[in-house]
Amino acid sequence: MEFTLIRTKHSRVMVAIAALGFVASAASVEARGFRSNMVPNSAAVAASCNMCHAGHGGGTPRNAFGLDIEARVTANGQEVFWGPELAALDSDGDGVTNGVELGDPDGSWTAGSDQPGDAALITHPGDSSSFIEIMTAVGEASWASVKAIVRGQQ
Ligand SMILES: [Ca+2]
Repeated sequence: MEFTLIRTKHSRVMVAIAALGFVASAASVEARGFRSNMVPNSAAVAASCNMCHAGHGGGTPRNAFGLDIEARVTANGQEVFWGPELAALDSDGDGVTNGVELGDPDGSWTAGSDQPGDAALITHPGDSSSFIEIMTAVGEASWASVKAIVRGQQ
């Protein structure tokens, strides 16, 4: 009789622990998912958690951009982290600042306001393979024309 009582209590405790674990896990994912709304043009970059996590959702290792955000917030904190400092960083090391990649070069965007920049030019600040190629090279024929003009040959 007493053994049954203990077993029943034990089962209830286990169910309660499992339920708490599930709630804590869901709360944790939910709590951090709101951060995507605190970054400009997040919807144009990646699905929800993949802006900061390595492509497989919350709970997976953070990408370089996610690590830079993690350094600016508490575990489940509501701190505003987007601003000039984070915008000026190049988290993924692709040569383009986070601000340029997210359409807000100076980091002046605030959560809830209209999305800045051109959505077609938004790239992922945590993925160095995500960037817009900007043509900077001048073809040989063009250089020849420029040189000829400078030299007064045309
Ligand atoms: Ca970058």
